[in-house]
Amino acid sequence: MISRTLLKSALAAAIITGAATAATAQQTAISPTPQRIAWGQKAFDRPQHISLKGAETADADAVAALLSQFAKGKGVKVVIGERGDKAVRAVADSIPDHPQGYYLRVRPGEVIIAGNDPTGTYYGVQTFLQVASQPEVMSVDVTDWPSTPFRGVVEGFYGNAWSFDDRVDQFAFYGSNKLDTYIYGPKDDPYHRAKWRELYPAEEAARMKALNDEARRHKVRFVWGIHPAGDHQWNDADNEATVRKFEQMYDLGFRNFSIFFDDVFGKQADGKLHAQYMDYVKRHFIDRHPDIELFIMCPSLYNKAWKGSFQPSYLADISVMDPSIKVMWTGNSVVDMIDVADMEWINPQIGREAFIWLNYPVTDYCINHLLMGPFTGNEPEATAMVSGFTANPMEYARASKLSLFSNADFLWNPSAYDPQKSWLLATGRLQPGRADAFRKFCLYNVDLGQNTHRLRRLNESPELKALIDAYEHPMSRAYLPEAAEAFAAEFAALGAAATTLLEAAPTDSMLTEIRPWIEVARMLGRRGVLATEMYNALFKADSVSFVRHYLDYASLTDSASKIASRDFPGSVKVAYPMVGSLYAEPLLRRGVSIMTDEYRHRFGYRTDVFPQLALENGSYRLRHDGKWLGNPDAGSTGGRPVWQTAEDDVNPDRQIWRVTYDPATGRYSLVNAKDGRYVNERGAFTVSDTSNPFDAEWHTFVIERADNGFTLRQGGNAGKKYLAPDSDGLAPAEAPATIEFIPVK
Ligand code: 14T
Repeated sequence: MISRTLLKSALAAAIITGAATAATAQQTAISPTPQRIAWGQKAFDRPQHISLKGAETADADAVAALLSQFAKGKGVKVVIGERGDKAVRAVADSIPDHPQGYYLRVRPGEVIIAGNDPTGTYYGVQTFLQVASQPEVMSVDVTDWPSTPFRGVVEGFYGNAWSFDDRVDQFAFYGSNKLDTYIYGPKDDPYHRAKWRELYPAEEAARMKALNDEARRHKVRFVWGIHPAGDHQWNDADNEATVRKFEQMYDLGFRNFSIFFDDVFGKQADGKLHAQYMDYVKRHFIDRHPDIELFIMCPSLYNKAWKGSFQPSYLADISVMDPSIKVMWTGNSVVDMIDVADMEWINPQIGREAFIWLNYPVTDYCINHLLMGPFTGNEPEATAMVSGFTANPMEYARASKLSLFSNADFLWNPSAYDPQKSWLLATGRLQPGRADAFRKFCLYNVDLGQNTHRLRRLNESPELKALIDAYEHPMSRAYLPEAAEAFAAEFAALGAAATTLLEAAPTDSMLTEIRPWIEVARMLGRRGVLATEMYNALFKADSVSFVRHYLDYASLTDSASKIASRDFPGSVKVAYPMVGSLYAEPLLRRGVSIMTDEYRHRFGYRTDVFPQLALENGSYRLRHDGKWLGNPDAGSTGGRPVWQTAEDDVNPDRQIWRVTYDPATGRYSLVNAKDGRYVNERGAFTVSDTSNPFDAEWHTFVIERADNGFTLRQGGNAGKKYLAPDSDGLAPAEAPATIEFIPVK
């Protein structure tokens, strides 16, 4: 007979060794990563039924969450309760003394879930549900609490607001991932911003109430926000209108409030008035309801980069507000990841720890992209210096979960956060059964493209990037069938992944939501395969098959460009999905352009097949008014091309310009043959294509044929002005002017 104590110590030893060995199949990854976890051996098979002890005194939402997964009956015994409850008295010393903390113990025959407070108990249940998601449930000891207060989401984007169903679905997701805060501020809800003074009509009010009730079930604080800053008159009438609106929300059950002053300027962005107004609402509303928890402000000056554009005293002016009011902050700029330096800068100025509004994964400024890459860039140590941390998501609620999952993981236990591991887990949890297909798709939806906020994510499609680095250049010099095969395999894998997701889409709300991107991804995969077929055909001198593949490629490219998202009547914004925009798309555009050039050299121009360029790719001398455009300071930085009377016969390359059409944008670049520098939108030199990914927008031009030459015009975000000759060189101008392009043999 083995004694009970012996058994106990054997189990303790097993737990310790279990913790040290690599995870077995049964040890589920828990997310967010617990502060302390020690695994043991198998405890029991996943039960159908559980018998509950302490349910009468334990948090009701925690009990309900448990019973949503297991029926009550004869089975594994689950003891549940909060600190102070009789049921969990035996483990009182093991409960961590932290807000929202819990202790979870799983042993053969018995589970104990003991919260430090009701939310702690609820979070203990969430961890248990993950532990018990396996056929064989393992013994485990978890001592856990969040490192960061007020973790969650601020629905603060411009565009189509989330639907009722989206939000209900989000709250359940926040509950399982231990996110406890949701700030309501959709710019396009009329009762939030445009008609902020008006009370919600009965029907809308009932829906808001239902949402708040739903949030509470999942221990999510629904912070109801108002955006009065556009036309607040800073008088009593508008102060009272605010309180009246807040009272309506209070009566509906809301206990957390926020006032937004973002994206207003001039006289509306007055720090003193904002502070007085906040204090008024604090005194006349918040203080009258002791059960209100959060009162938050989003200031007009909400990031450091904007400091110079507001009253110099703005931050000092709001710093005198009641110290309990939280102040939001987006960091160094509008779209920025948060680090210690950001917090060290802002906290002293506002006399409190800033409440972070992270503008990621929001895409309202780059609507054609989805942000499905790993959640990276925030410094773990910065989380100790914030009073809260909320992320502004995409208008695509379900797809935003990928980033929010990792955000939750990061905030709960920042020092243990591993972006790659978290991303792998998130993708698996969101698309179980087709995780690999989903991952392949996500990896082609990472970068944001050129955007005003200049955030880039260059870790897109790493498998393809590796092939580009290894093969693209060698392929342009010699035929490399093995390289073609490798590219074809990668593109085929993308296509197959997209097909798998499309098949699953009808019964999956997230895949349905982002279906247009998946379709574009499928076409991208197919186009990649066709491009490699063209490559093979070219080198086998099989002109017939080249043209056939080219025509398929061109028609797919055309179809893909027409796929739209949110193109329903009344949509605030319609998007045209871009997938693989960082590496895949440019690779195909470059490759197909080079190959069709090559084809035309070898087999003839085929104007019936290939589109005609205004100007053929090649080297040219540019002439205007009898003068030649030259690069006298070749090799230096800065400066600009200038018109020169004499032909440069010492360094002819200084007057030679390489013209290249970029089929991705429909624009041309103009590069000096001597030093490879680009002409930019102001008619000056830019160093290179790659020095700053944002540059490409500014140094490509629309070139059109005119009488006796061509005109040059800015494109994309650079504007629409012409680049016309002036006395020195080229300069932006309203009117077109003709330049001769003389081909160099
Ligand atoms: F209040 C803020 F903290 C904030 O970030 N406001 C908006 C936000 O609603 C939006 O989703 C986000 C990303 O586009 O950026 C802020 O909106 C801007 C930022 C600008 F730089 C609106 C116009 C701008 F010029």
